[in-house]
Amino acid sequence: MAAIDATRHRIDPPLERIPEVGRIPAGSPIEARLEKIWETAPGWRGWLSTVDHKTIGVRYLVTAFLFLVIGGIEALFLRIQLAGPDMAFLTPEQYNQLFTMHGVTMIFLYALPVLSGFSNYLWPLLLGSRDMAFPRLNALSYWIFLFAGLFMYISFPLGQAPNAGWFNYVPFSGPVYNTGPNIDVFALGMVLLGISTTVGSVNFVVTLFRMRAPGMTINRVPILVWGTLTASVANLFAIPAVSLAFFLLWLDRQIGAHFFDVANNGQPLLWQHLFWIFGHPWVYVVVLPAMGIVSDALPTFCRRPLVGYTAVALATMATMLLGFGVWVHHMFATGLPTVALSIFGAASMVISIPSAVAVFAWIATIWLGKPVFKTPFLFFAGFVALFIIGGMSGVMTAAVPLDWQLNETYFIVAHLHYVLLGINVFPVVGAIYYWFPKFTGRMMSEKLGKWSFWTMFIGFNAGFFPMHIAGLLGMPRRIYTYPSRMGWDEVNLITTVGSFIFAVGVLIFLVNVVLSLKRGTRAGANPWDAPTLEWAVSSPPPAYNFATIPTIASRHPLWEGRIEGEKEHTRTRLEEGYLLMRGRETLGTSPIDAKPVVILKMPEDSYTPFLVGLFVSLLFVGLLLHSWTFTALMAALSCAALSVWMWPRRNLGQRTARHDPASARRGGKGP
Ligand code: HEM
Ligand SMILES: [Cu+2]
Repeated sequence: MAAIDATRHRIDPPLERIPEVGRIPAGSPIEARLEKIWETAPGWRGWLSTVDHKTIGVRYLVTAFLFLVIGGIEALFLRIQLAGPDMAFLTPEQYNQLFTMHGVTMIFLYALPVLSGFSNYLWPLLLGSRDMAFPRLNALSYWIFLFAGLFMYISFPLGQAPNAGWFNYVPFSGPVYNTGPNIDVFALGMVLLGISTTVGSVNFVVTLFRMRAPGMTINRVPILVWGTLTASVANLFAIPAVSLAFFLLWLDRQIGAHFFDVANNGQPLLWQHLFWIFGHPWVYVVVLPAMGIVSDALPTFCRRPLVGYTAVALATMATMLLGFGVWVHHMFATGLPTVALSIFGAASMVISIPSAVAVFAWIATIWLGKPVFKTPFLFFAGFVALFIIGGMSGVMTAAVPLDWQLNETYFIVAHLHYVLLGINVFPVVGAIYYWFPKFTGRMMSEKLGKWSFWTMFIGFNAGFFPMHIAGLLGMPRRIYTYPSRMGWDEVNLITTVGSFIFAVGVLIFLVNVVLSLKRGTRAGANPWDAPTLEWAVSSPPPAYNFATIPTIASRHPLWEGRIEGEKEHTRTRLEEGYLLMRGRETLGTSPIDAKPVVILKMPEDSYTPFLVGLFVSLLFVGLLLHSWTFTALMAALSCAALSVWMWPRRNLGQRTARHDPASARRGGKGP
């Protein structure tokens, strides 16, 4: 009680209605009441209308994993074709479409969405809140992501999928060389997906600054939160560049605009700039939250807090800031002036410093801790090793003369897979093993877990390390076949075999997920004895997350009193706190110190996010099909659905604080 009272005196401005403070015993009728307030309707109505961040998070995860499987199958087709010289398993055009769709799927439909899934599910639990700041926007973000993914696959069955690589360079992607619908699908799909990413990012940023439990000061938030926050802010700056690029390209293709058309004084290099101003920050967007996952989960298995929390949080932000100043390293071979090459080459090397800070922090955490070799630990430790290899090959390509040799070879394909699989897929799979008990209430099998890790780790290295050598032997990327006299036969065969071993590892993991869902041993609230807040609630968590809003006093609330050198002064209150239950309510706090400021009225479930997402996506279908009446109709329906969504409602109105003289004069009553 004392802690809450102490916080209450510091409230500024005061809450108009000071909520009661108390405890809610487990199994009490009050819990049932909270459940009633927050639960989602059963059946398809709940399916289409829910705004629960946990449901949305799981949807993101499941959808992203489906795309991972689809992209993986595409990759295996590529590898069959490249297994030996002069193969004719795929035609050149099929090869082009497959590697493009593989890249697009993995980068845009798997790598970020899967991280959004974790963040959506975990953020409110990590921060001690009941939901994200904008639950309906959250639902919209998911629906548009799903529809944009389907949209980008629209033309695949017709053999007209995007075919110009994931970075889609002009002039090959322009109207002269690419006449089918392939690139229009990609261009419109990317603009659509950009909407989803933008609203999702806004939601994360506001959630961080407003939705933390009292006492969850800015220097106590988990590193995953820093990672996703940094990535979200970056998205808000990067997405406009790529949406613009794809929109201009669409205009070039549809109405003969000349943005990228050399024959009419357009600038093909403009495409590369716009794309990479987005594209390089994006590679950090798809790794920083994953690095955050490791920073938060690794300590659980080392039985000690992360070494260098502040350094890692700062390194996260430094990486992103520097990440906006290195895009030209994708364009070293375009004939830019030497000064530019030197500056961007140097900047690209400097960016490895913050990454190294994080690597040392993880190694130190393992070194100083008492590692427990459970499956998640293996994935996180494996990640550190792969990160180092991917980082080394990255610094190599930052050296301009070396890059001139390596550019467009398999060395780059090796590098990008070490980075993307190493820093995204391995932490993500480790994170599923780690949080599966929280998501489902059941543990995953350790035995299958170890098998999946070793198969994936060995298969990955066997498959992808030789790609470096293929690159050094001069094998260009994006070739659909090669003659046998080049000396590339062995490395390619090994790569194909390794890829299949890796795929088997992923399969074991998926089998483990399915089996454990039904048969896994029951997990309690905190099966790993982990330190962070999400483990304080039951597994799976109740719809309302926290019965009472907790008060946080340290970075590892569940380990308080156990850590050397840190004893009595930490006093997180988990059982006792503000009771908020007049409708869907949670607490809004101040941005830095997380002092209670306002009782937030959260919206109910609603069909409008689904409808807005559907109509906006159909609007893009209309544009693709040049059906202007249909497009206009969908625009009108989108506006109508938005109006219903936004319609002002008394019970969601924000109450002004009591110190506001105007409201006092009106004699404003408490909410
Ligand atoms: C079983 C796992 C995988 C295999 C066997 C595989 C294989 C390949 C191959 C053979 C290529 C090169 C095609 C070429 O240049 O001719 C490629 C390209 C690429 N891969 Fe993967 N990959 C896998 C997983 C991933 C994952 C998980 C990601 C990202 C998260 C990814 C991202 C990319 C990207 C961005 C490209 C470049 C596409 C382009 O050139 O436009 N891959 N992959
Ligand atoms: Cu880059």
